Amino acid sequence: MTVEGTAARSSATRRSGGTGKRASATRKKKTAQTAASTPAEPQLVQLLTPDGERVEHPDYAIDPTPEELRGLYRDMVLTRRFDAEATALQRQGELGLWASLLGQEAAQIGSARALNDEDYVFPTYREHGVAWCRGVDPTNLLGMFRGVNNGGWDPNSNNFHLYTIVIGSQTLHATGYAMGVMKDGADSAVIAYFGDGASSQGDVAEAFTFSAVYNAPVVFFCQNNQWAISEPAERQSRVPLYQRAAGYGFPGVRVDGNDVLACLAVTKAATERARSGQGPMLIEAFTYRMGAHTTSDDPTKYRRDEEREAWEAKDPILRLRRLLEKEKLADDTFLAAIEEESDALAKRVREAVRAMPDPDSMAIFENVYADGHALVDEERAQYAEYLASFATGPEHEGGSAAQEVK
Ligand SMILES: Cc1ncc(C[n+]2csc(CCOP(=O)(O)OP(=O)(O)O)c2C)c(N)n1
Ligand SMILES: [Mg+2]
Repeated sequence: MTVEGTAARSSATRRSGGTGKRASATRKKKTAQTAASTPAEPQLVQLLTPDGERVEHPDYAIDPTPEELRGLYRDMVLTRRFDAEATALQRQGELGLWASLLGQEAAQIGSARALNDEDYVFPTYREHGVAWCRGVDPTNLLGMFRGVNNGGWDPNSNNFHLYTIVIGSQTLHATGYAMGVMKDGADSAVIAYFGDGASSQGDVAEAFTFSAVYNAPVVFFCQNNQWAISEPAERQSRVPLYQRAAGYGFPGVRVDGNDVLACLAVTKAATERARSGQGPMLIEAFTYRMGAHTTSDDPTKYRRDEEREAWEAKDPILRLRRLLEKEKLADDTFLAAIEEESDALAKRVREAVRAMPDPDSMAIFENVYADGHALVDEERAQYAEYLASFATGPEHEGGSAAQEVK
């Protein structure tokens, strides 16, 4: 199965600006260069076609039970509903920001359901489906986006690290953690999620180098959703991302990121490999970010509707539903029960967000150093003085600053 027309190429065409003869000569030259150095689109692992047909792959056989298939469907539907609710809450002013995972449900649910409880996950800021599978309560994901805490869950309760916004840095955390796992003689795997844009970060290159030479049990799971905010994937690499692994000395594979079964099978193989001492592996889940980068972004400024429409036809949830219906594994009662569960989840999330108490302003100074620090103490005192100044300052002069500083 080959990858269909990528966003990269269409956007390259759009970007080649200029008028007249000179511009067109430059355009020709650029096209020739691209043709010479861009390899043919690679194969990807697929086990479920967009029409809901099961297909076999010689290296990644999988035979999920009806219960497992229904479970994957439920995970994806509930995750999408949670995500839609969070977007709505941001629009209603209840969250400062939200990073939607719309379209990436299969990549996240498939890979996360391949993990054992003992495995450890290092996510970005978009891994809401992975968090769901790890058992992190969805309401806990929203505190940071509401600005009331810096994370909202204990990473060690579910072996799911806090969301990481510094692009790519979690791949180094994962590598260090995996080296520790190895030194402990444990047989668990570590998985680091990151994006196509992150693949250009130095941290990711360092993580690849260290994990390779130390044979660390880490799986690098790159969701290539083809955009890093407004930068297309073609600005990140001249070769398909999974091929980067070869240069570091470990295997890389491209999987259909909208195929939950393929993501499950490939991640299972990669984690088993890591647990059995065979070192790191890179998985490139080829998918598409159907929504905006975050609620602060407007993708209509840099990409065309046709592109999104083409990917809607490959919707990860729809294709599993087609399989379930074809195989008569999902009747109306099952589908209605999931709808009902989705509504209940959305309601619970809404209520929980609105009930989140504002933090104490001084709490930001807590937990910076285990034993305290003179500089933090000084800053705390300065800030306390600043807050106190409003009691006798602007308020008395008829200003409203006291209300603004909360
Ligand atoms: C080190 C660093 N540089 C820049 C940013 C700003 N930034 C936030 S998200 C983003 C794009 C990331 O794209 P990608 O890795 O493809 O992940 P995606 O958001 O598409 O899931 C950038 C540049 C940042 N958070 N950290
Ligand atoms: Mg991306």
